[in-house]
Amino acid sequence: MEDQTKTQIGAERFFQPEIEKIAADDLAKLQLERLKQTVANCYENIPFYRQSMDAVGISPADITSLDDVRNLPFTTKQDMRDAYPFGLFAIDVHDNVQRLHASSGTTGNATVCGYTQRDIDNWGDCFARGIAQVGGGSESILQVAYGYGLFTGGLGAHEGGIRSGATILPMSSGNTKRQVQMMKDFGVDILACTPSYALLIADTAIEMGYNPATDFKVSGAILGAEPWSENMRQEIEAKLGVVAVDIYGLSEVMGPGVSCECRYHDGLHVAEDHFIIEILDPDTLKPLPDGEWGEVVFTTLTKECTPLLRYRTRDISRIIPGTCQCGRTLRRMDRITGRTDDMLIIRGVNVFPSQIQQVISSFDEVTSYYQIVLTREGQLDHVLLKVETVPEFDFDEIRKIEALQQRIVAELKSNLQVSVEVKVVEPKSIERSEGKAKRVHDLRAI
Ligand code: DLL
Repeated sequence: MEDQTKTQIGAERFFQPEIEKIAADDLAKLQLERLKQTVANCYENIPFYRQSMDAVGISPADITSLDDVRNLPFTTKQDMRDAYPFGLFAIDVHDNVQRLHASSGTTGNATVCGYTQRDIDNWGDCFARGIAQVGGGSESILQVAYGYGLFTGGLGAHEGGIRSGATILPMSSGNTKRQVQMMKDFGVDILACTPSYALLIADTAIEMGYNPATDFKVSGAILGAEPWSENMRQEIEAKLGVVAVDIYGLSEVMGPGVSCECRYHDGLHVAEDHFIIEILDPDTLKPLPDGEWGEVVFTTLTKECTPLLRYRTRDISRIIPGTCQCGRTLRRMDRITGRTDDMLIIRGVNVFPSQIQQVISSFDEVTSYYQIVLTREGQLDHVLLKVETVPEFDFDEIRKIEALQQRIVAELKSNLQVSVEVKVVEPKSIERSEGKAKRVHDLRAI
């Protein structure tokens, strides 16, 4: 029988109640003051912003109300790539920059962000709100099973643990049986990792003969970095005996903690003291009213090293109108339903079809026609990659086909860290297109 005491909802916990329950007027005042500082910082210290603001004829003095954010120029991922490595830093990398993070280089350069100590502390505060949102705090043992490194998941959760005063178990990802054993032996109460990894940890624990819902102390999970469904949440909650909340963020804007659900599971509270969120029509770039789905755009309000004006995330969400039962006044965004570009997120790993294409192109036996079919097996994503052989390839020899398939699988795994099923198909069997080719067939229903 499931241990009811673990997941029973007690009194709501806050990490920074003065901010999380701030009155709308006070928040607007705080945001405006910080917006002015941020715009001045960008204009004075980052030539890219001085040029782009001059080009649209706006100066820091023109920011007199929050609505003026709409007159600021946008920033795109490409702008960040073009500025590689430190072109968007407001301070010299040799000065107060404590740490660098970078997101995966795909077709171009990686995007690089710097963090001052204050940037890191603010980030930790944002994640620590998530820890409180699942009932954790200074008495908690926090198992961080997001990857540590340039990816912001591991160290972002780690900073959250530091700010909330928790005891941190810095596992990083992988070594799943050991994760399970330590979770049990150390009495971990809060788990932070991707949702697909949380499910694997739960299934591994069950295979090892445990029932984590009753045998383990774990009671809260802070899961994000990839889209996940309500079904998956329910499965994780039941198997681990936890309250599982969704945390969102992106390396360019900060990392995990830009927004995070509370345990009422009705949207992700945006850290509006650190970010202004806009939802825009991705085609016209005009603002959409609350409740309507569009592209999420963020302006940072406190970042010292890599402030960003109107960063276009390409993620699709909406503002949930109304107030939340938890008492937080910070507005909520909905789960991310997709992206305006073609980036795939396969079990937490970001992959572009172009990267897959690049790997295939190193094999002489196959053509450049390929198809990616995404389906869902249970709660996990399954990727089938169909590649076509060149006409010279001896398609009648089954052993040769199997060997080729295995080599492509291994190459994809070592280059992109994704597990993909590969099916080699006969010449001309993949659909040709006269317009834009549809390479990705997403049959998942999220
Ligand atoms: O994934 C930061 C992060 C780490 C968030 C740990 C949450 C937990 P990136 O690797 O730069 O950063 O990938 C950012 O991942 O634009 C979304 O498309 C997607 N993403 C992140 N969180 C969620 C989520 C980290 N909760 C990109 N739901 C973003 C859906 C998410 N998609």
